[in-house]
Amino acid sequence: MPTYPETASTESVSTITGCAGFLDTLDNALISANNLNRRMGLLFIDLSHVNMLNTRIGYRKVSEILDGVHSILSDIKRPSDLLERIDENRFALILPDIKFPAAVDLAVNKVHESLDGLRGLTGLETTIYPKTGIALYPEHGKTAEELLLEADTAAQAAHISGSDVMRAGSDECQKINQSKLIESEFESAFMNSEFELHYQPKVDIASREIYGAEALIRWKHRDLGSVNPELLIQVIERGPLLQEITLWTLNTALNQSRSMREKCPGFKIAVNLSPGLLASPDLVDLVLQSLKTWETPHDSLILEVTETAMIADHVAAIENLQKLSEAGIILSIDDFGTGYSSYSYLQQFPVNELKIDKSFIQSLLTDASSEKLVSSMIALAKDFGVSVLAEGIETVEVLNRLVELGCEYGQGYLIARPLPVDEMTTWLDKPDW
Ligand code: G
Ligand code: MN
Repeated sequence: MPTYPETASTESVSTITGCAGFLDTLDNALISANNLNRRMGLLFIDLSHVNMLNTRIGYRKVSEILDGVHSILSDIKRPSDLLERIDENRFALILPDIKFPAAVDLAVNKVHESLDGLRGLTGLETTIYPKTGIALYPEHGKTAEELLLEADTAAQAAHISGSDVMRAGSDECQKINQSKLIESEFESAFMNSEFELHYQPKVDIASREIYGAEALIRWKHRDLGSVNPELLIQVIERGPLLQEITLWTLNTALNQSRSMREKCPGFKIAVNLSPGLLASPDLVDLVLQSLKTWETPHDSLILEVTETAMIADHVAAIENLQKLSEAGIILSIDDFGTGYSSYSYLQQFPVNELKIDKSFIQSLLTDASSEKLVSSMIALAKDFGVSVLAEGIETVEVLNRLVELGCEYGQGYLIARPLPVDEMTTWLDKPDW
C-alpha cells in the first residue's frame, strides 16, 4: 500500500521542548494585536539537516552557523518584528501587524533569501535548509499555545512534503493533525474493540469464480468517521501494538472467514503482514497457533507482504518466510512494482503470488508504459510459476484488457469494495459484478 511519505530529510521531525519564555512573548504580542485589532503572523523557522551536519562538520562549526542564522534574521527583520530563538535550530519571528494575509509571504521570502547564503557556509553539498511554518492570528489560533502548535505543525508538514514553506490549515497540516489524533487514540480504540475488519473479494477474472478475500483493518472514529486506512496503518506500524494488532487481525480473519470457506470451496483468506514483523522470532509459531485455533487448513491462508519489506533482505525474515511456506501457507508480494521489482525476490523468497500495484492498473489504458510493465509483470509471474493478481480494477475496460494480457486474478472497486463481514458473506451468495 502506498504510504504517506516519511520525512523528506533522513532526520525525524522532533517537537519543541522548553519554550515557556517564548510563549510569554507571544502572549503579550497577542494581547496587543487583539487590543489594536490587528492581524498577526507567526513564522516558525526550522533548520533541517542539523543533526546530520553535526556528524559531518562538527558541533562547533554547526553552532557557529546557527548563531550566524540568528544574526542574519536579526538584521533583516523589521524593527517591530520580534525574533526569538526557540531552541538551538528553531527560530520564531512574530510579525505583529500583517495588513493582509499574503503580506506574510513577503516576509517568508525575505527570510529564505537571506538564509540562502548558508549554502556556502557549510562547505558541503547538503546544507541547512530552512523550513518555515506560517500561522496567522486570528485565523489559525487565538492563544499562544494554539498559534505555536499550528505553526510548528505547518513546519513539520513542510518537512514531510519536501516544500520550503507551509501555511497552517493546508491539506498537509490536516493530515498531520489527523495522524496525531489517531496516534493519541488508537491504543484505547483497539483495547475498546473499535476496530473491525472489512473484506475485499479476490476473483478469477477469466472464469469469474471467487478466489478469496483480503482482510483490511478499519476504524470508525466517533468524530472523524472512517479513519483513512493508510494513515491508520502507518500509525499502527510505528506504534507499540503492531504485533498485538496483527495477531488480532489474523485471528479475527480466520474466525470470520470460516463461513466464507464453507460457502466457497478453496476460498483463501488474505492477511497483510507488516514489514516490522517479518523478522520477529515469534512470527511462525504465532501464525501456526492461530491456524490451529481456528481449524484452518494452512493453504487457506495467504500472507501478503510488501515488496519493500523484502528489500530489507534480512536473514531472519527470509527464514521466517521459508518456514511459513514449508508449512503450506501461501505467500504473496503486495504492491508489486512499487519497489525495485526484481527477479531476485522471486529467487530468494518462496513466493506464490504477485499482486500488481493498483497504480499500474489504474493507468493501464492511458499510459503505454504501464501496459508494458503490467505485461512484463504477468510474464515474470508465469516464468516463475506463481499466480498473478491485479489490484485496483475499477472499470470493465481495464478488466477486459487484463484478461487479454493473461492476468489470472483481480481485485478492485469494479468487483467489490472492502465490505463488512456480514455484507461480504451475503455478497458471496450473489457476487453481482
Ligand atoms: O495494497 P493493498 O492490497 O493492501 O491495498 C488495499 C487498499 O486498496 C485498501 O485500502 C482498499 O480500500 C484499496 N482499494 C481496493 N480496491 C481499490 C480500487 O479499485 N481502487 C482504489 N483506488 N483503491 C482500492
Ligand atoms: Mn494487501
